[in-house]
Amino acid sequence: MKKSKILAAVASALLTASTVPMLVYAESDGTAPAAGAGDTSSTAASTDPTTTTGAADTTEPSTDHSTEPSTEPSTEPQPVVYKVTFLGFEGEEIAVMNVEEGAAIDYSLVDTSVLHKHLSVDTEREFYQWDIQPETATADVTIHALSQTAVISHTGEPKTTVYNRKSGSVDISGLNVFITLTTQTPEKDADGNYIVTESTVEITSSCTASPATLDEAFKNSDTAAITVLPIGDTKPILKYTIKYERGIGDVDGNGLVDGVDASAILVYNANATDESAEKIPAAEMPYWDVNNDGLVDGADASLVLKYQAELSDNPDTTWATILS
Ligand SMILES: [Ca+2]
Ligand SMILES: [Ca+2]
Repeated sequence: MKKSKILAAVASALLTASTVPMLVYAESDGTAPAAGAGDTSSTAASTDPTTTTGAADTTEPSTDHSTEPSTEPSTEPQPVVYKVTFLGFEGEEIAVMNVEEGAAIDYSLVDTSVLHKHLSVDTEREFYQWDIQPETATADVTIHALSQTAVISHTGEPKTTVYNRKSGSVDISGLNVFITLTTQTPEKDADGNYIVTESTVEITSSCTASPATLDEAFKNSDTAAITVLPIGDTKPILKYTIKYERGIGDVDGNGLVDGVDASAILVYNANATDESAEKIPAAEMPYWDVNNDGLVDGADASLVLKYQAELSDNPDTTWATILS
């Protein structure tokens, strides 16, 4: 656009310049009869020797002169400028370019990010491609943006909502998350609508729980609200609540089943014969007597250590598998 304006200005300047000699010539030509032949011949000779042949002839060069310079600029190729219009998904104009004939259309100048929209919490739409993409302008042209729409959906629920521990990760297994992509193609159906292709991909492994760890989730409370989101996104897929319940083997009730609990069991067992030693309250016994045989002894301590070791290898480890 700027270029064509500049060229127009240059052409105008050339036309103005061409009229100057013509006017000068006309003036001298007009004054010729009054001022005398000498005057005329001197002016004419300096421009065109043929004008000396007679007064009638002097009009010829003057018309020649007036047409010659004025045709010069028009013989230079005037750039043909075409209008390239870019439309959004609803036919709204998002960009217009004036492109000279044969010049490359610079698609990078069109800001397609304006087309990106969250249509709902689960649905996002963005620019995918242009319906046509001519490299150069050969005529006025309208180019349509084609969309890609992503819908996130899920099946199932996280199966673990009660934890006996405050360590490890929040487990979202049981939940399956999918993303369905609907992409417009440049081809149209009988009704004039763009034909779409659809594909569904499971993205569960690209989803994360927030908070992601149990120690963070249960830091201040034994219940916690968990949000599942695609990694790097902020739009929740699902929200649910998890709960901490003190589990067997956790004799000190700190949410961990570890060597500290095993030691406490062994110390208690060592002092079991001491009549003055403090007895475990009945309500506490399930946490100490891990194998539920009525005794708090080395067998329970061993099971605590076994559970701790198994859990570090496999976060899905449960007491049921240890005790079976
Ligand atoms: Ca513990
Ligand atoms: Ca026991």
